[in-house]
Amino acid sequence: SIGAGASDVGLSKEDIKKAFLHKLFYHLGRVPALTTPNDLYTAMALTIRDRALRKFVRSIEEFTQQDARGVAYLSAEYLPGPHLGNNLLNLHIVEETKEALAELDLDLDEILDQEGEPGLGNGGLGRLASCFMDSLATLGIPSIGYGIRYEFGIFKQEIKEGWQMETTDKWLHSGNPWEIVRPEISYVVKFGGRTEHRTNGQNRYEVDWLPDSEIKGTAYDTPILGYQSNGIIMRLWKAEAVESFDFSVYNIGDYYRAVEKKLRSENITKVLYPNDENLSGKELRLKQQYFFVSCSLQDMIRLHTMQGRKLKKFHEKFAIQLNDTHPSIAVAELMRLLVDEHEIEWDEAWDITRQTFAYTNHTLLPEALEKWTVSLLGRILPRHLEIIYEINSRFLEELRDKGYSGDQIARMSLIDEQGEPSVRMAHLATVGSFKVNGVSELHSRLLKSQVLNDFADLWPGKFTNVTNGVAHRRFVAVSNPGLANLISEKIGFGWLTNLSSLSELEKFAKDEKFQQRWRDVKLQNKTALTRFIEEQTGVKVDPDMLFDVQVKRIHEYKRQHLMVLHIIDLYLRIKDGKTENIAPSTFIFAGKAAPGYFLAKLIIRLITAVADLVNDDEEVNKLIKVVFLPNFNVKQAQRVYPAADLSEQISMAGKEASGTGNMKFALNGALTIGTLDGANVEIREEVGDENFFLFGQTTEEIQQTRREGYRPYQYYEENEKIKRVLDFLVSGELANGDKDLFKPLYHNLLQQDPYQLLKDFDSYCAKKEEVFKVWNDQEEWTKKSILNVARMGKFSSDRSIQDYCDRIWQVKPVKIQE
Ligand code: 26Q
Repeated sequence: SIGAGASDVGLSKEDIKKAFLHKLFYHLGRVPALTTPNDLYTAMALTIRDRALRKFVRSIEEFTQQDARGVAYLSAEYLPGPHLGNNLLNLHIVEETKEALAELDLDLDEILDQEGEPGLGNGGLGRLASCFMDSLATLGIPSIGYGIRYEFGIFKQEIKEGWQMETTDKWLHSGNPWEIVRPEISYVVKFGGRTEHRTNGQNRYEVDWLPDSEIKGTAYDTPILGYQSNGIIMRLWKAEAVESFDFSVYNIGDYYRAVEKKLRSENITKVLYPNDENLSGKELRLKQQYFFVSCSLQDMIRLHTMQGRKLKKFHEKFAIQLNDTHPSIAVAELMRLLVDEHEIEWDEAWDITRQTFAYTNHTLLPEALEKWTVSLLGRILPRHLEIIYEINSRFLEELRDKGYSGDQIARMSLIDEQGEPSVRMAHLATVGSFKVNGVSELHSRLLKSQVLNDFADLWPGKFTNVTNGVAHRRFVAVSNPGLANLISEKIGFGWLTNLSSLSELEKFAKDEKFQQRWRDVKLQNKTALTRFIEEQTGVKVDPDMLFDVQVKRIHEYKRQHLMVLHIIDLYLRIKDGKTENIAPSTFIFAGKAAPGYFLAKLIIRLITAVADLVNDDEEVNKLIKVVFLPNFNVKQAQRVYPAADLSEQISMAGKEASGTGNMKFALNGALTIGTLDGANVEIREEVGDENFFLFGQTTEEIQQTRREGYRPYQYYEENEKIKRVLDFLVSGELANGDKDLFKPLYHNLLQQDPYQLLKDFDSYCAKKEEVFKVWNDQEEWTKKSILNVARMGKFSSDRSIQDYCDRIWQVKPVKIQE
């Protein structure tokens, strides 16, 4: 072992206090009396980072010594959330840190509150990647997460006059104490130009890629701690100009051109594309994807060969997981590196490649399946296009040999020839991988029967399911300490590393004293959220009301507007004086809309319009309130889940691949109202159908409805309630008399209703009646809540990662003896 010993990074109260003061003084040049809140936070973060780094360095030593097989997780997005609280839990020093700070008259909670977060992702997929980092570290899996260090993450959302406004997320503006730049770990990535083909002296066919630009990627490492165990790193690449473009090599006259070039290079990692589930086909996005993939593969090859290993054994040392198709150009890039740069023959390179990659699909939505036009791909990555064509021609040849029809071959081709020719990235990823998985049982089944049906028939053994999970330490232990303490008091701490042991709570489900404490914790969390809501929106809500919550990206398929239609129905009922059976409720929404997604933005406008109407009406606001919390992110999520009574998971069946918010809510004791979509199906299976508010059509029924010809207008005509609610949208009673504002939504629902809201409306409303009834019986509600938590053990990302290890990666943990 080199350098620092454990003694430099002690974990006692005294050690932490000393290190903290040291950081404050020598790193920030401050004395305690003259500090800003950000100084205090930074000093504490640096103190903890040292301790995290030690874990990480020990892990690397052990991984190397044991020459262990490892995993590289490739993801264009990560949403780690605030690091400090999570790291304190993982190091088991929450109390010590609190006390150390208290002795300096400082408050840990205030310091925790200072931390912003890296918004390097859109939503579910990015957050899943970060949950996986947490579990990989905890389980001690030799692993690394590769990604992009966007300078601007997902935009910050503000609400102005009811509309979403976007501002840039300057997450680096007061520094990032968690990362370490590694100037010595950098690679050159080429773009554009052309290729030259020739046969060399030894009769080997060779290809040269003569790019027209080069960009350097530099590694920025963030240590990710596991719970009382190892650490791994998340390695993010930042784009910079290569040295050869430095102004020093240019004459004076070219100085500005050189600087310009540098600026243009840095563009690549400037900003995250804020579209989820909808691709934009933009050149810069393709460059981002290739940039981080190329840096990551070069880095892995360096790590592999550095230890004297043969490149031909690459797949024995590494499994590479593709987080959706975003990094799937890696299939062509690894081929290029092996064949062109390391002179391995095509067939052998292809074997290596296909034994290296595994691909996770996260969506069935046709508009979200990535395609790049042949013309764009050929312009930016000319060599990769050739390689893709070569892979394709060999693959299609195989199909022909097997007797596939022309139609089938056209469907399975990596190139979509209908319209402008384009590369189907899901096909490239599928052909280039040894395993393909969906993210819930239902989604994996639909993946095999719909989007990748032909491939599943060809290679049935390649397809599998790994149901998502969440980092329960972050989303329960850190963010809901009240509940965590209550649980630990009853069943011990085992649940922190083995979530299934939550089942030991079952026996307390009917215990009245326990129920009361369970409710006390929830009320406390709701009171805290109430304060936050007032700060953020000015709306006063009552923590005794039922908190009915839908937080997630805004999308038509997720059907936030279905919840709104029901709220309008309640409003009209209250105005009619028919208030019986309505449990006093606060409806809470949060979520970002893609900036170019008009209907999603209009849904936000609708929510704020209904909120204004309801909250200002004395007759109504005693019974219901509506809140839209701006700028939903991980930090805010950690305040919201612990305070929810009811979790809305109401997407049209067959559209939500898994959902992970559904798991976070249920683990915090919320009951779910939901459709048979994504992981809801499995949650219901686990918690029991009597503890889950199910409504709506199944996937099969929806297809049936569509086959029979769905006519939403019929529902409008035949259903009094639907007519009244929809007409209300365009009545002018919302948004100060503006009758036109919501017409696009109104027409969308009446003419197409692509997500069949109207068809599910009655069953949703009926289920809400049942929710109100159960809510009025608090003992019954609490029992269900306890049983929900007790039976959610399956949904830890520890279990997901264990599944990936056993069934896909074939990797084993490396445990570290300190
Ligand atoms: C693609 C190309 C160009 C620009 C952007 C994108 C892009 C970016 C992000 C496409 C999709 C995403 C994000 C998708 C996502 O978050 N999917 C969600 O993944 C979760 C984790 O598996 C699931 O739980 C959700 O059901 C799924 O919607």
